[in-house]
Amino acid sequence: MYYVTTPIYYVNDRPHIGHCYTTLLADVAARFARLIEGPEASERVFFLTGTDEHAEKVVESAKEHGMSARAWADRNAAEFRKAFETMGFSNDDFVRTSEERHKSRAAAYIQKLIDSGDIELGDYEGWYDPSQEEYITETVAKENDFKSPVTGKPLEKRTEQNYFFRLDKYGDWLKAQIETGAIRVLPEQRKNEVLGRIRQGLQKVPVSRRVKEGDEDWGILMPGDPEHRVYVWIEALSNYLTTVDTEDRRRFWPADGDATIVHMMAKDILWFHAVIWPCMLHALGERPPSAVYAHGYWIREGRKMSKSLGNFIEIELLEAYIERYSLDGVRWYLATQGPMGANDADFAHKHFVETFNADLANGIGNSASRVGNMIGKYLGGELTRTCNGEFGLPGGKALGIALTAREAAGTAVDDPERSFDFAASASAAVERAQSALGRVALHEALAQGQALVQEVDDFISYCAPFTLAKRLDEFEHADKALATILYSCAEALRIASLLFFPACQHKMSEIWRNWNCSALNDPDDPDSGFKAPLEELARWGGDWSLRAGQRIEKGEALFMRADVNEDPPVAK
Ligand code: ME8
Repeated sequence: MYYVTTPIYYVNDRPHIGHCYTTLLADVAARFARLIEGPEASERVFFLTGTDEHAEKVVESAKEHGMSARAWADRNAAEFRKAFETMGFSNDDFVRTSEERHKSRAAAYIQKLIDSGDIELGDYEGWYDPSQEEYITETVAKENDFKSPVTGKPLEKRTEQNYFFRLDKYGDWLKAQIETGAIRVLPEQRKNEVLGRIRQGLQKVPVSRRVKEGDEDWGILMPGDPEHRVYVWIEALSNYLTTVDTEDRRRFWPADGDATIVHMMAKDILWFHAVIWPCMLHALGERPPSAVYAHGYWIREGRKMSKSLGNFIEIELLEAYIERYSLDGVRWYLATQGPMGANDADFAHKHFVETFNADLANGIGNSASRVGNMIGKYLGGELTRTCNGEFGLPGGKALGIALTAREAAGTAVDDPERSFDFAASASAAVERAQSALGRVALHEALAQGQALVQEVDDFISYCAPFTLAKRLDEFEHADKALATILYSCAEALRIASLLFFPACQHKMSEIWRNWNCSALNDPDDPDSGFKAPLEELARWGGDWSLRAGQRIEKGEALFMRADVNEDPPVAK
């Protein structure tokens, strides 16, 4: 089982690049996992995103807009759904914390923690960050001059009678879980930060707020105490479990056994996910997540994005990029150039265009159209041979004949001994992509398809099929050699396209339609399932390989080369 989640986003805000980015990463992970599983995917992979609705700042921004919290949340949750459709996300569910299915189960978890003594009543005084809706420690408050470390807004000293979660009981357990890798905190640098803070000791955390007049019906009341409301963070975290805590989905969060549970987010909310949530789960008698992945931040043209600078990349700007460069182009740029590691990443237009051209237009796009063109021109659009039997590569006869043709044309290569072994490269690429997914290293997984494309390009330059094509009459079996070489190129690109698919589902489906590949149930619907697991689909010379007699249509250019000098798109 593979279960991947994103943060659930506050509905006081409109969707922007940050929300789209984390959800894209989860989408790429889910699509990889489904590809690996094949026909069993819908049974074995689950991808969840959604919205976090009971925050005080949602109530406040609703008031500012003269709307009820419910109406405001409805409206913005719909914006998130729409944005995620625009981005081509394949989430299996979209949870809203205002839904009854979430509220009732979250309340039941709280009740259970009260019963077990893990939640208790007490007094609390501390520094509260209203802009982030969280208390922060005295040390952090001091370090930041009593301003929010995230937004820079002033902190408030608050005293409250509160319910507390006994986080302090679980420090040793948690430390051992993280140190042994039972819970992987990723990337590595984040793990050290988290462990460092855990070693300083864990304190009880407040998990309730006093109900204010007028907001009684927004949020979840503390079971048995209608004067208190469950602190929004505590119920929000539980969405990951409430949504799958049903008979038909419980397999994604089993007591133990085979399930990889991955939480994706940015570094701002790592503490909640790597510390508070695993301890809550442990106190509830549930297993903790397998991995908590906290990426960095997108910044824009070298500057932090903020409300006050008004420079957020909102969904409308992404739409303008999609319109000009295609959805897959935008997905590829974000997924491969984003702040996947510990560092922030800059969304800079020039960099976008460079990446788009290098990886897509001049990369897989060009390679696929070159190979398609040659098959059209030299083989009448039909693969006439495979590379089995007499003409096996590497170092096979076909390559030898091509090199002889180059020699005759006076363009001989320097290293005639160089060998190409696509079968081996393809299976290594697939293996590396699978292992990268296991480490949540999605950019590394995506790089594997690119490496194969590069190898095809190198191979074409090396054996120069266009030269051979001009000298078919001069050498025995030259026509067969040409067909074999082109077959190898196409087959390697077919396998590369599988590895591009999790980020570029539409364009890869387009290749498969043009090339008459049938690995998808429905090539017109990139969300339809695969007919076999990746390992079989990607096997060189396997059941899903290109065959002799298969028609290869050239199709249109997958990615139009972008003009570096054109002005950046603007949001409508
Ligand atoms: O924190 N770069 O919701 P939120 C990259 N409701 N990612 C960014 C980003 C940026 N500049 N800005 C935001 C909450 N994000 C809580 C979560 S979960 C139980 C509750 C992304 O709407 C990133 O994923 O403030 C970050 O963690 C998240 O949006 C915060 O979303």
